[in-house]
Amino acid sequence: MYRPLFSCTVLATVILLFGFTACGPRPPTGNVVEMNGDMFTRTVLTMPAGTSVAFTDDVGGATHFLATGTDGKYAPEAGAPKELTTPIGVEIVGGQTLHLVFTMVGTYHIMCTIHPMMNVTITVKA
Ligand SMILES: [Cu+2]
Repeated sequence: MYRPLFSCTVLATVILLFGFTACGPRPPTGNVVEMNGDMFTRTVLTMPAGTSVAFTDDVGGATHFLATGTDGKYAPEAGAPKELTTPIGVEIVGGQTLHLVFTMVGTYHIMCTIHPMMNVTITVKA
């Protein structure tokens, strides 16, 4: 039997819980790679194939160009999201979050072309 009042209460509760979660501190867990100025806040990430990674810089607010490779040097890696497999890389500016889906199993080295110290290795498992 359909009870609209109950449904609205459940919906409001879900929105409230989700809202509080989104506003709280966000440690670098799950499929999140945060950037802080000229550093990634994590250097490794392991996740299942077909899931996305949120690259975000809402702390340092810098501009980054992310691509495959290490120490600021581009190296194409087969199977990586196409946005990352260009020498210039994909631009992400402060406050922006970029979601990229990794569909292929493999190990991917992601770096920032203008901040050579920024390196993160993403391992995608079946
Ligand atoms: Cu950068």
